[in-house]
Amino acid sequence: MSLDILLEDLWSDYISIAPIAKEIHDILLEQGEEINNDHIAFRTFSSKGMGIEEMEVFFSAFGYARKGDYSFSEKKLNAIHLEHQSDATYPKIFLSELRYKELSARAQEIIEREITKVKDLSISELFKKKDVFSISSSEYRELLDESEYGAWLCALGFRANHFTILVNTLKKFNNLNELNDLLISKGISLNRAGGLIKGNPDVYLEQSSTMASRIEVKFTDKSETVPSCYYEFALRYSLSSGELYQGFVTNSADKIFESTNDELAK
Ligand code: OOG
Ligand code: NI
Repeated sequence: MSLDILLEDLWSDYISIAPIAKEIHDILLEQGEEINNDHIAFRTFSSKGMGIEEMEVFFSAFGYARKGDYSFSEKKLNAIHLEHQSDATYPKIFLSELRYKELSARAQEIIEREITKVKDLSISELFKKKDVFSISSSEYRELLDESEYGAWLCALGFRANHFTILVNTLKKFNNLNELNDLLISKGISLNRAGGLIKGNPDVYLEQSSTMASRIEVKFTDKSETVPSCYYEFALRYSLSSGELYQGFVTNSADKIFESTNDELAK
């Protein structure tokens, strides 16, 4: 499979569960914008066969290499980012994993059981398989109590968590405020955790994001509506070398994760 096809497949799966992204994409296209992706983010469990290192190997076959390492102690997450080695117009890849063995025995038991079900699948099979995991609605809530990330992953499985518009290449928006204002005027709800804009020119990156769309997920006992995926916007600043900063900012990312958290980010 070519990288272009992979990215197209990820995009169509993503907009099928994140109507908010399709809506914003269409609004910007109607305004004559050309949309470029800064990065695409994925979530996984820190476990042999599906952790960020295996995900990195999967993406390295498409020309990607690791450029940055990040850690989120409170959320118990590790993350890395990859950049395409020969074509910088391809989006960066942000990969994070939950160190679920640091959760309670009960949460570990649920997650371990789910991981065991798919332990023989390759990363590409995990991406193809919809409904990878199957938990009950009460297990979802148990996980939610401890790790919103863990609950999200068990409910939604392996897919793009978000695409991110590179605001630098939009023609009509000079800063994030202008874009945020447009979205707010259209009634779109944005992630306000840590403020509407995370970061500043001093850290060479400003980011904002919508709250996740909500979709119906089939749990083993019943269906419930839960947060799915969100859309992000990134404005990058130049380093003294003149090149745009390409990394991520841990304090900002920590708040961007809250875009799937209905309780905290409102
Ligand atoms: C990733 C959140 C972090 C960024 O751009 O800082 C992030 C996630 O929600 O999985 O994407
Ligand atoms: Ni992101």
